[in-house]
Amino acid sequence: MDKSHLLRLLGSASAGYVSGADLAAALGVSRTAVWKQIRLLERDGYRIEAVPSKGYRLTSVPDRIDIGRLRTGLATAVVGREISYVESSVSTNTLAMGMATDGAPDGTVVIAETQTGGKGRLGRTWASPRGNLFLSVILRPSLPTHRAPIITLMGAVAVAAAIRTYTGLNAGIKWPNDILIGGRKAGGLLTEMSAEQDRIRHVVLGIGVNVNLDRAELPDGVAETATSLAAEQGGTLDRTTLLRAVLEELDRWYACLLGDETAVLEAWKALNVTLGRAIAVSGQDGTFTGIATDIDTEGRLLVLLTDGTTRTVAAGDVTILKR
Ligand code: BT5
Repeated sequence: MDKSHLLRLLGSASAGYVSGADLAAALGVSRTAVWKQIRLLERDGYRIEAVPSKGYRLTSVPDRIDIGRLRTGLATAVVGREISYVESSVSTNTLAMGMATDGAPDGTVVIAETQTGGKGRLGRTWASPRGNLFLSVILRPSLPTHRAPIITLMGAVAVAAAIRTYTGLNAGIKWPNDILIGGRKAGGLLTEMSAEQDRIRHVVLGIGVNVNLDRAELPDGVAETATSLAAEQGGTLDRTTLLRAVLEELDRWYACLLGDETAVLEAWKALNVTLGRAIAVSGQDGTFTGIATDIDTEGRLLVLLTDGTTRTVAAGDVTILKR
């Protein structure tokens, strides 16, 4: 049965309700087949009221990313040359890693409306309700493995820049992978890599941005530290346009990374909210405090300790301490 035909029938019903029998007759299928299709539409985010004596009524349509519109006028050379769009994924990063292993080209983008097992770093979860952005980009840069962290910095620059251009909001980057607005987390990046000897085979750059998120949809303990673009700006944002801006910024900064990566580091410094601040760093070997002074060419954070020495941090969680 054609889903779009059923949707047209439901959408054009002026009285609101259409009986299952009428739908079955119009579509030339059984009432059970209609019911099954209705369930599938609901799974896709359509809200359909079913009243036994009246029939079905379409009450709301999902806010979808419009891939056709995204592709039209997408001004990129590499990122988004191939776009794969799924309704739901366990994790777009996991999906993209599989596609990369199977040979998907540089710049392939994987987008999902929702994730059932969205991943953060170190086994943490990324809450992924509908209405937000979840994407992963497969990149095949010719870089030695130890330079991989700079890809996360590049991604953060692109996302912060896209949010700024699209909304005018003051999006900043907290080392290494958080996108913050007004001190709260509006997005995060997760880079996963496959390497051979000391060269990168491929990298998957995963990006989550809270766009039209209602903080009440987040688990306890996360809602307090999170925000969304809609919460900061008011109204509902057009995710397709924002996504296009993200892909265009990624394309631009990826090209920059392959050419003159000092420009990426400079852009990161201009957008970051970590340097110059008193911070606490927690990592594998406990927590320590200091002043974040700089990042090095490998994307590692330099932290000045009270004894005057500098510690170089390759991985960890940073908390900005209030003055
Ligand atoms: C991150 O990890 O911030 C990386 C997030 C990457 C998500 C994208 S979505 C597309 C792609 N596919 C995936 O499966 N992942 C990527 P981390 O720094 O470890 O932060 C995780 C922590 O952020 C959690 O432990 C929560 O405290 C918090 N958190 C979870 N969901 C959140 C949300 N939607 N908004 C703000 N904070 C959240």
